[in-house]
Amino acid sequence: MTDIIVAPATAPGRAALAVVRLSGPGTAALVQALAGALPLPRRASLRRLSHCNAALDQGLVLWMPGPASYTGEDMAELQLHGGPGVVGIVLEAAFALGARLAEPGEFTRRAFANGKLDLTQAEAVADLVEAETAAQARQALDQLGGALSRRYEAWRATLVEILAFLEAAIDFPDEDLPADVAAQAGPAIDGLLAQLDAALNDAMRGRRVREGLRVALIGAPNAGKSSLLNALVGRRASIVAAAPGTTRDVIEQPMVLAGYQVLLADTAGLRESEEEIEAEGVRRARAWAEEADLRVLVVDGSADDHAWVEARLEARPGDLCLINKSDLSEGDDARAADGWAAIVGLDVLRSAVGRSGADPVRAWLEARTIGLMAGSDFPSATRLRHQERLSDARDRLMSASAALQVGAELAAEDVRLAARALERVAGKVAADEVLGLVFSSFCIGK
Ligand SMILES: Nc1nc2c(ncn2[C@@H]2O[C@H](COP(=O)(O)OP(=O)(O)O)[C@@H](O)[C@H]2O)c(=O)[nH]1
Ligand SMILES: [Mg+2]
Repeated sequence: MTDIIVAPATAPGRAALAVVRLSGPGTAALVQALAGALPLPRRASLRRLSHCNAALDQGLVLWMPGPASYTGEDMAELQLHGGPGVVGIVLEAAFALGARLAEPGEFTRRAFANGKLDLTQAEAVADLVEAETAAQARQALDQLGGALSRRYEAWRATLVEILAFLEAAIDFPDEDLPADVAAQAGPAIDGLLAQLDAALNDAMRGRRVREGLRVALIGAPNAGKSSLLNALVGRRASIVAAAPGTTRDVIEQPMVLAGYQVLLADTAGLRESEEEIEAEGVRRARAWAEEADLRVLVVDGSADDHAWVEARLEARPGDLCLINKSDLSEGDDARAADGWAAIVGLDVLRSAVGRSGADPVRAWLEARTIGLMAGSDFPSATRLRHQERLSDARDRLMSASAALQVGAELAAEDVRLAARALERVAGKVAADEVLGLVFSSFCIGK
């Protein structure tokens, strides 16, 4: 990599400061051309920047020679005045002096290529930049510190030990009966399998923190789903009307609950419909509800037309059954829904969200969110990519456990593949395709 890359590291627009970063061999000469003699390494130095005898700006210059820099290459950071004009002319000067604009994530990609970060840490950099809540930021920071890589490395080290044992059995077949190999490697494999199973069960937690918990509001038309969404987010995001079938599209609203990112979705009322647009809305509602982490089944407690029974098919144990319109006299549906929810394992709340707001529902959602998101350990996956490799490793290990009965050689191959699946998470040697996926989500300048 011989190019000098340059990019603003701060968001465009007017601000007190803008930071422009440079990386690559040749950065020293470029900085000297712009700002005179190089400042001492890693010491801020106030300089006048100029190019072709034209003044560009006055600001702090930081010189960070490689390999002790973020990318591992020679780097510089220019702290400029934050207007787009200043940033523009400084970039133009850098281009004229041989730099080119960095691609999204290219600084971090160079850091990865130079062994400064592994793949999970590079992902954490992107997550930190994207983090909206404190919980997201905390998780990303732990991941940047290596929390995720360390866990996978520990599992991999166990696999390597098992492999060494199996290979010894292969190399010295006379001294080891297959039964002995099975007796000794078996418990080690099973112990690790139990750990990977637990990790897989817990894998959704990290992804939920990073991506946001998905909560679907479902129910029959006119039950009060849109009223509930509006009460929860504190504004009229969704149309509330007495006419059934008003909401057709899925209306998604991000919000923060108990410090965690949550995506709420108001959906079309679930009923059979001949009308094409409404029927499509119902399909989308079901699909969203199916994928969601939690559902709130809203029932019109004043009704006795059994309209709610269609929607209850989407509900699952652990969801909430909200019996709404408790300001009106109770109909048969309220009692029926209450009895059904108790049997299926849904919590029940009675409320009038259209009249007295959604505080009880909010409190329920907060408690459930904390239950699903909080945990004392770092989660074993924060992206689908990690979860998939974990699942690969588990499958390989299951197969190794079975193969032990047949012979050490077969089992050893499975253990090797399991180790490789785990290695791919930290990805010190990652395929270009994976790298492309990871780094394409970055912003320029990171
Ligand atoms: N009496 C009463 N009416 C409500 C309550 N919540 C919603 N409504 C009314 O029920 C109708 C349907 O509400 P809406 O939120 O659009 O229901 P959706 O079809 O499930 O989205 C509207 O006329 C609301 O004003 C409530 O708690 N009590
Ligand atoms: Mg609605």
